[in-house]
Amino acid sequence: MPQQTDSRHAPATFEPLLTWVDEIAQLAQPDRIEWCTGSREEFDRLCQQLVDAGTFVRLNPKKRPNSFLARSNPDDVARVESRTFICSDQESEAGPTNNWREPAAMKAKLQELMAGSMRGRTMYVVPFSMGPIGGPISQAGVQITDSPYAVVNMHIMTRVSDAVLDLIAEQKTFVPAIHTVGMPLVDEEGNRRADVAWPCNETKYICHFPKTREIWSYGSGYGGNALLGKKCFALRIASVMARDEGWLAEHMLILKLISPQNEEFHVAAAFPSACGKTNLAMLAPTLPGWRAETLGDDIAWMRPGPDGKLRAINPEAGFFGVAPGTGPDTNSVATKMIERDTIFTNVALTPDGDVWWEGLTAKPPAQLIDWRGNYWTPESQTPAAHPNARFTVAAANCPTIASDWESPEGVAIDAILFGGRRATNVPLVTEAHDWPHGVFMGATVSSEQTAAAEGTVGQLRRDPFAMLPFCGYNMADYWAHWLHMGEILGENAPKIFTVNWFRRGADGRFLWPGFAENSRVLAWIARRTRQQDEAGSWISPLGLHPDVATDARNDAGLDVSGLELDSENLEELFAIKPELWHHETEQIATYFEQFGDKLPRALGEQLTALRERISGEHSSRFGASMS
Ligand code: GTP
Ligand code: SPV
Ligand code: MN
Repeated sequence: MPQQTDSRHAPATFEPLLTWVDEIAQLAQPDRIEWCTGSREEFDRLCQQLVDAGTFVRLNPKKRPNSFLARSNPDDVARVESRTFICSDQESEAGPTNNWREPAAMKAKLQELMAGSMRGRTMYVVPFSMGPIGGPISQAGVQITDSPYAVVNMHIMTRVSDAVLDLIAEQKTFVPAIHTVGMPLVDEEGNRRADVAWPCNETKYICHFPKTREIWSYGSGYGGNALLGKKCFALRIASVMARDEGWLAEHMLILKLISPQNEEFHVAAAFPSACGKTNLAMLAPTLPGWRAETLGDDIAWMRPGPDGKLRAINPEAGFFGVAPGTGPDTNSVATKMIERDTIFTNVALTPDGDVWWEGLTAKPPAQLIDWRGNYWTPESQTPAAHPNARFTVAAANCPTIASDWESPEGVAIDAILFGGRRATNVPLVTEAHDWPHGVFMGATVSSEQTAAAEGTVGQLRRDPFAMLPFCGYNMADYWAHWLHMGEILGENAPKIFTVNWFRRGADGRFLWPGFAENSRVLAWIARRTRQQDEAGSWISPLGLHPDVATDARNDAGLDVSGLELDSENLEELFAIKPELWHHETEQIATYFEQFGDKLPRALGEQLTALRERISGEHSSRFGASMS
């Protein structure tokens, strides 16, 4: 049975937690309070409740056992960056790339909005841990929410447990995270209205208070707006904690790569939203003898370990992955992973109670119910699944999950990758000369926008470290923190690379086959992390690139044997056009200007050095060296 308690009968003992729950309950005025325990019984009961309420469709148990489909309100389908705020005391602490609000004024506004916002609903109190409960890199949080959809997703994405309450009592600290969909069922006069399948509010606020490490989210039920352990806590708040405490909270996948000689390499990679982290995290290498295992697909918390190496954990417990484009040919591991025990949001429903989305099969089913709940056929002019449709599934369900993925101490990172979606200019892979050069590469990543947030899909924007929407403080200070971490790590610092799977030819098609074939690039990177000399590589103004080996004999370079890429294609993949790069450096200079004197001097120096290397190339033609 649910624990129908008020906070006086709460299972928690930490007074500030009880006071906070009381305060929010008095403000939001829910009908009842339920303290969540994270049990299987709780999960099943809430899923059934969501089915009864019409939020969930239970999928055909023969086709997708223990799985559900939710369709959101069509206006609540992605993160809302324009409604995401960093409420630091000073605007300069949030910096030019964040939306800032004065904390007291924002708090007052939120209190006004949240007054009575849970009337007629249950207020769930969800204790959760980011990272293994009690681990040295882990952190505890409590989410208050009036969305049972958020609760069951939190069950999968984080470690929800009443054991966290004991930990909070012991550690005397937690991150308070308040969430409401902002749609009370009872008005001020006491009139009750019927609920809808996806309650939300037109008005949305996703607010972060770095000083008090609080999160307040109003009006949305979707993804990172509502599952507050993810972007709000594990990135925006945690990036501030990390700065203060000497670690890193990053928008990165974590992958274990195992060579034919059984050497293990760990790679952390930052790509912007919907730019291939889940795909790379679940890589099925095509290179003979190489294997890959998954540790995380979205967030990495990293700190120098007792051995001086940078140790990473995945603070999450599940994957909230993009469904469209996920299929047997692009991500066979994920396709297998979501065969059962999965919550799907905004995908299409088949007549036999299964799900479908663009990219799952080459040929769409003859008829579907689309993500809006409308009848759909292949002749329809709109996609069957929303481009940001997602699956929620436990990491334990991943066929390639690494046996040590829950190791509280984390794994030692050998290489850090930065990447984005760049149709032009950016080569397939580049190694940085050293840590400050790598930080410069991360700081200047740009990428074509995707459907993961509101905005114009395809529009190029700077997305430094893939953290543009997720950094809880001034981006220039964040770069300074990265430079500082490099000094602390010294000789133990991982090597840094940029990759770009998305370069296109003049005819518009991708020049690189991508997906599983990215293992070829990773194999070169892995070898580079143990290599002292530069055999198998060539240097451009941008950094170090692999020689391209069209036969497998040259095993120091990039093995492209069997790919059937002609030499023109390969050359284009690595082409660096001095005039275009001259233009890029101009844009970087303009971009850096907005940070004023907060811009770390080392990054200005990197830009100057890059400009000099580029202009040195103006006279000589540059191309990939083929072997
Ligand atoms: P978030 O969960 O939003 O942080 O995204 P993500 O970085 O995990 O993105 P994901 O792996 O889900 O990739 C999203 C899209 O990128 C899908 O449409 C994929 O098909 C596409 N994609 C991934 N890897 C590659 C690749 O190597 N080449 C090409 N061309 N597309 C890719
Ligand atoms: C992203 O947008 O980077 C995501 C999805 O991983 S969400 O959790 O909605 O932020
Ligand atoms: Mn993400």
